[in-house]
Amino acid sequence: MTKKRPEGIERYSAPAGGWGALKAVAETLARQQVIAQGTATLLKANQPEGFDCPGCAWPDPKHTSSFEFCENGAKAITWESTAKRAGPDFFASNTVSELWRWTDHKLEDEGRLTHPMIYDPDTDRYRPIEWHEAFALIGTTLRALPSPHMAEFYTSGRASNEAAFLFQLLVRAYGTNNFPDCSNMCHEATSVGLPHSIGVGKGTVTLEDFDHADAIFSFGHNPGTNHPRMMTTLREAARRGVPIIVFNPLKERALEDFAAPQDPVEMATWSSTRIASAYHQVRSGGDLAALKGLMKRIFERDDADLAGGGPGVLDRAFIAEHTIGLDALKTDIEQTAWDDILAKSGLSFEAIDSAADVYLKAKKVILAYGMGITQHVNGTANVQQLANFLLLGGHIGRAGAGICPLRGHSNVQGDRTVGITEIPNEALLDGMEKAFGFRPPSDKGHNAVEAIEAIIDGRSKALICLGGNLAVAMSDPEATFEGMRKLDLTVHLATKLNRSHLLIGKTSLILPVLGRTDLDLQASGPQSVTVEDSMSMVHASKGFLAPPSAELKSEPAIIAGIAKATLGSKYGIDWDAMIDDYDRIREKIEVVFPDFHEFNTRIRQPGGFRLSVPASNRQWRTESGKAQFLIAPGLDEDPRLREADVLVLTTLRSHDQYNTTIYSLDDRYRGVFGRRDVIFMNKEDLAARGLADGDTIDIEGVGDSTGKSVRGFTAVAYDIPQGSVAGYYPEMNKVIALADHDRRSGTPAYKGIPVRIRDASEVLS
Ligand SMILES: Nc1nc2c(c(=O)[nH]1)N[C@H]1C(S)=C(S)[C@@H](COP(=O)(O)OP(=O)(O)OC[C@H]3O[C@@H](n4cnc5c(=O)[nH]c(N)nc54)[C@H](O)[C@@H]3O)O[C@H]1N2
Ligand SMILES: Nc1nc2c(c(=O)[nH]1)N[C@H]1C(S)=C(S)[C@@H](COP(=O)(O)OP(=O)(O)OC[C@H]3O[C@@H](n4cnc5c(=O)[nH]c(N)nc54)[C@H](O)[C@@H]3O)O[C@H]1N2
Ligand SMILES: [Mo]
Repeated sequence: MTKKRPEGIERYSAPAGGWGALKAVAETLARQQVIAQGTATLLKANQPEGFDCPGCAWPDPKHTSSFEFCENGAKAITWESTAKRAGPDFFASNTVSELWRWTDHKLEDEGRLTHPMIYDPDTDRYRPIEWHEAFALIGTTLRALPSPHMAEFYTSGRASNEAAFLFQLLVRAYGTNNFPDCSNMCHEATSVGLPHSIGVGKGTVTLEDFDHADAIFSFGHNPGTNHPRMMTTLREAARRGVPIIVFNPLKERALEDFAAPQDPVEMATWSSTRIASAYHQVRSGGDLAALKGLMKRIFERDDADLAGGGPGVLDRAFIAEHTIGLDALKTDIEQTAWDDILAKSGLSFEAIDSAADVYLKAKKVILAYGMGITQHVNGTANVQQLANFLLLGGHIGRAGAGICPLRGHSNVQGDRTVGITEIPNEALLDGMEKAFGFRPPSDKGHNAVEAIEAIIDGRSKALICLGGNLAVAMSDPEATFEGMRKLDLTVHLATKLNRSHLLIGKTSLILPVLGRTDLDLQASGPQSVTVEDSMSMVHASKGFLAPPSAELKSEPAIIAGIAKATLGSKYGIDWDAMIDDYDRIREKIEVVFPDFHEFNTRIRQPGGFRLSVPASNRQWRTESGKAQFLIAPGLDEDPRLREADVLVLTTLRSHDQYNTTIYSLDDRYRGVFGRRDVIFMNKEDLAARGLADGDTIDIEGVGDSTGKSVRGFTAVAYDIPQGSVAGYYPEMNKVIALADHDRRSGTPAYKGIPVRIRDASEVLS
C-alpha cells in the first residue's frame, strides 16, 4: 500500500514542456483576460519590429526568426498585458493597512497601475496626484537632504538601457553613487569574480557557440523554468549527441527530459528528448568541492600522461601564452584531499571521474551556470573556480567553448553596461565628463545590502526604485520593512502594485510606467528602447499595445521629470530633447561608452549588434594582462555548517513565479500544487529528526541568521542530497539575515543558509 502524500504533493514523471506547457499558456491567457489580443501579443515577442520578451535574458537567434514558444515567456507577457487595472477607484476602496494583509499574488493580480498616486495619512489610502506635483515633491525632498549620499536609487533589471542610462545621469548629477540594484542579489559574484579571472564580468559565448560545443556543463540553474528558450538549444545539443553534465542538488525535470512544444513529432507521439547525459546531485554549497574534485582528477590524469611520456592533457600552449597562476592552483588542488572533496560535494569518486572524462574528451566545452553558484557566502570564489576549470583546457576565447552565466532579468546585464554601478571606474567618469561636461563623484556608493543597512540605521532617508520589489526580494524582510517605514521619501516606478509600495514613509508615491509591450509615443513619434541579453547582444524593443491608461508615462520620461524638478538647469542637461526622441539618449550613451559606436544605425539592423567581450577574443583585461588561475583555499564554505544538526537551506523559484511575482501557487515539475509552504527534505534527514513526509515543521536560521525563523511549514520527502533542504523564495527570506552574504561581492547567500529544522510541536530554543 502506498502511503498518502501531503495535500497538493504529487509525483511528476512526464517530460517537461509538451502538452502541459501549451495547456498552461491557454490557462494564463484566460486568467489575465487577454484572450483576444493575447495571441497577437505573443507573436510580436522578440521580432525585429516587436518587443523584447521581459521573461529572461536568453538570446533569440538574431531576433529575426519567429518567437520560440515559451510557456514562461507567455506568462511574463500576459501578466504585463493583462486587461485588469488597479486604478484610483481600487485605491479609494482599500486602505493600505488592508492591502498589507493581501498576498503578494493578489496585490499584483489587481492589474496594471493607471495613475500616479500619493499616500494620504488621513485616510490611510493612496490617492491620485498630478504628475508635475509628484515631480515637484520629489525634487523638494531630495534637495532638502543634508547630503546626496542619504538617498538610495534602486534599479530592477527590466529597465531599458535608455531608462537606466538616464537614471544614472540623474543620480550622478545629483551627487551620489548609491546604486543598489537587483544584480547585487543575483550575478554580482560574476561581475566581481570574472574580471580578475578573464578580464570581463560577462559571459564569453554566443548562441552560435552552442552549435559547435562538444560538451556542455550546467551548474546551478533551472532552464525549464527560468530560461525556457535555452531548452531549444540544449535539446538540439542533446540530439546531436553532445554530453550535457548537470550539477544540481535537485533533479530538475527539464534538465532530465524535455518535449519541445514546437516539435510536431514529439507532440504527436508524446515522445521527448533526454537532456542530461549525467546528473550529479551535488550538495547545496558543494560546488567548490565538486570543481576542485574535477580539477584534481584532471591534474592526476595529466601527471599520469606525462609520466607515460605523453603530452599531458592540459592545453599547455594556451596556458603558456595566455595565463598565469597554474602552479599555485595545482598546489592548492593537490593539498585538497579526496575524502574532503567527496564529503563536501556529496558526490562519488566515480561521478567526478566520469565528468572529468567527458571534459577531457571534448575539444570545445561550454559551462553554463546560475544562482546555484553565485548566491553563496563564497559565490565569487565559486565563479572563479568555474573559470579555472575551463582555462585548464583552453576553453575560453575559442569557437564552441566558453563561460555562460545565465543572467536573470531581461536587461540586467544592459543596465550594468550603461552605468548602473555603485563602483564607477575611470572610463565611466571620463565618459560622463565628455558627454555632459561634469565629473561625477567617484567614491563608492551602496550596493543592495548596504543600502538596506543604511536605511535601517537611518543613514539614508530617501528611496527611489526604478521597478522591482526590493523589500520582498531582499533578505530579512522584517528588518527591511521596519527600516523602510522610517524613510522620508519612497518613490516606486512600477507597472503593478507590490508589497514594497505599501511600506509607507513620510511621503510615498507610486508612479505608473509603460511596460515593454506598450506603445511609447513621444514628440518625434513611437519610440524604441534597447536591451542587452546574456550574450552581450544589443537589440531594439518596441511595444505596440495601447497603454493601460492615458496617464502613464515612460520610464525615461518620469526620470527626466524627476531630474528637472531636482536639478533644475544644473549642468545644462537637455532632458526634454532626450525624451522627445530617444535617439538623443543613445547618442549620449555612445559618447560615454564608445563600444556603442554608431548606436542608432546599428540598432536599426535586424538582430542588433554584439558588444565587444575582449575575453571572447583572448584579450585579457586583467591586472596581469593574462587570464588568471585564482585559488580559493580550503573547502569549507562555511564553518557553521559543521555544527550539529545543521542543514543547508537553498531557496528556489517555482515554475509559476517571476521573482517576487507569484503567478499561481503551483510548481508543476516538482509536483507541488496549490501551495508554497513546503520544505523539500531527504528522507534520511527526516528520519534523523523523527519526522515524516507531511509533518509540520519550523525552520530556524543558524550563525548570522540566528533568531530568524519560519514556522508551520510542511516537510516533503524529496529526492535531494542528505544535508540539503530547499524552500521557495521569497517565503524563506525571513530565515536569512542581511549579514549572510558573499564576503566579496555582497550577493546574499540565498542558496546556502545554515538552518535547523524541527517538528513544529517542539519548542525551539
Ligand atoms: N519564469 C521565470 N524566469 C526567470 C525568473 C523567474 O523567477 N521566473 N527569474 C529571473 C532571474 S532574476 C534570475 S536570476 C534567473 C534565475 O534562474 P536560476 O539560476 O535557474 O534560478 P533559481 O530558481 O534560483 O534556481 C537555481 C537552480 O540552482 C539549483 N541549486 C540550488 N542550490 C544549489 C547549489 O548549491 N549548487 C548547485 N549546483 N545548484 C544549486 C536549484 O536546484 C535550481 O535548479 O531566472 C530569470 N528568469
Ligand atoms: N531567497 C531568495 N531571494 C532572492 C533570490 C533567490 O533566489 N532567493 N533571487 C534574487 C534575484 S536573482 C533577484 S534578480 C531579485 C529580484 O528582485 P526585483 O527585481 O526587485 O524583483 P521583481 O520581483 O522582479 O520585481 C517585480 C516588480 O517589478 C515591477 N515591474 C515589472 N515590470 C516592470 C517594468 O517594466 N518597469 C518597472 N518600472 N517596473 C516593473 C512590478 O511592479 C513588479 O511588482 O530577488 C533576489 N532575491
Ligand atoms: Mo536575478
